[in-house]
Amino acid sequence: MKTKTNRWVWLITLFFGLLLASCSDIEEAYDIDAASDIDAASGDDSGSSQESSDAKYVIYDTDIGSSTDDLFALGIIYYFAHHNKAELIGGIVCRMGEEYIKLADLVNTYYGFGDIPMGVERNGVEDPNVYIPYSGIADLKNDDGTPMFKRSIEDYSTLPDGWKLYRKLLAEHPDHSVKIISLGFMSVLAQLLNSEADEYSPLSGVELVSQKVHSLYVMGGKFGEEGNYKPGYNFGHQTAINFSIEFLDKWPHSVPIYFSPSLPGDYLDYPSDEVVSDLSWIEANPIKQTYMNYNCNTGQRMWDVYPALMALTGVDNYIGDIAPGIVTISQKDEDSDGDGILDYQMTFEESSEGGYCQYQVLSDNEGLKEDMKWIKKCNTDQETVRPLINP
Ligand SMILES: [Ca+2]
Ligand SMILES: [Ca+2]
Repeated sequence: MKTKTNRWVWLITLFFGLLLASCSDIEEAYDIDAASDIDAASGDDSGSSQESSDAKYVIYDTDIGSSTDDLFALGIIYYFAHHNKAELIGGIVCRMGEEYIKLADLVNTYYGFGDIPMGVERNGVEDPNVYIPYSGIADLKNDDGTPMFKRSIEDYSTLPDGWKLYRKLLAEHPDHSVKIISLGFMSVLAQLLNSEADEYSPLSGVELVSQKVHSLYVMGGKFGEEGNYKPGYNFGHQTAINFSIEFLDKWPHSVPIYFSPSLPGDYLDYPSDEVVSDLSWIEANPIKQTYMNYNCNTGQRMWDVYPALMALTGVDNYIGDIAPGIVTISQKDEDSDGDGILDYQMTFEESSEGGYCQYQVLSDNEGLKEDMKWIKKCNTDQETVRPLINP
C-alpha cells in the first residue's frame, strides 16, 4: 500500500514537473525572441528601450476599414502586448459606422484582445473616402455556414463615445504613463480636448492629457516633402480639417507629439501577392482574407506602421536631427481646386523654445529593410504568431 502511494506521488510529481518545464521553455523562447528583436530595432540603445518600457500603457485610435495599413499597425501593437513590452488598455475607432467597430472587434478577437475596452466615434468625419472596403470580411463564412471570424462585443450601440473612453482610461492610469497611437482622423482626440470634468475625473480634457499622456504618435502631415504642405488624408480630408485645427490648437505643449508624415511610409511597400504568400501558412486570417477578397493594389503603403513602431521601439531610430518645433494648419491665398475654399497647409517650424512636435524622416535602405522585417514578423514568424491566434 505504502509503495503504491509513493508511486502515485512520484508519478504526479513527474507529470507536473514535465508540464512546468515545457511551459517555462515556451516562455523562455518568447522572451529571448522579443528581447533580441527590440535590441535589434533600437540599435542596442538602452535609452530608447528604457524610454519605451517606462510608459507601457497604449491606446490605439484607428480609422480601420479603408487603407489596410491599420491592420499591420495593430499587428505590431498586439505583438508587443503579447510579449509584455506594452499593455494595450483600449482602442478607439474614429471612422464612423458600425461596420468599422465590428471590424476592429474582429481583429482584436482574432489576435487575443477581444476583451479590451473599445470606444466609437458618433460625431466625426462625414463620409470619408473608403479606398479598400474590407470591413466586409466580417461577413465571410466557412463552408459549413459559420462565421469565419469570431467577434467579442454583443451590442455595439452600448459602447461609449471614444472621447469618453479616453477620459475613463486616462483617469485610471498613472501620470504620464499612457502612449496614444493615432492611425486615423483627429476627431476623437479633438473631442477629448474639448471635454469637461465628469464622473471619471474632475480635470478638463486638456488637463487630463497633460497629466496622464506620456506621448502621442500620429500618422499625418507632408513634412520633409519639398513644396508639399497639404495636410493629407488624416488631417485634411473633408470635415476632418476642422477637427485637426482644433486638435492642434488645444493639445497641451507639455506632451510631445511624434509625427509620422507620408514620406517615410511611401517607401514602405508590401505588395499584395507578398502579403498573401507570407500568410499562406494560416488558413483564415483577417489580413490574408482582406488581400484575397479585395483589390489592395491601390497605392497602399505601410504608413500607419510607423507611429506604432516609434511608440513601441523608441523614436531614436526614426527622428532625425530636426529640433522640436510646432505644427500649425493655416490657409493659403490660393484655391487650387476652385471649390471656393482656400487651400489648407500644414507646416512644421523648428522652435528654439517651446517645441513639442518632432517628425520622422525617411529611413535609409538598411533602415527600410529593418522596418519591413517588423511588419513581416507578425505574418511570417510561425513560432511566435501561431499561439497568438484563436484555435
Ligand atoms: Ca489609418
Ligand atoms: Ca479649394
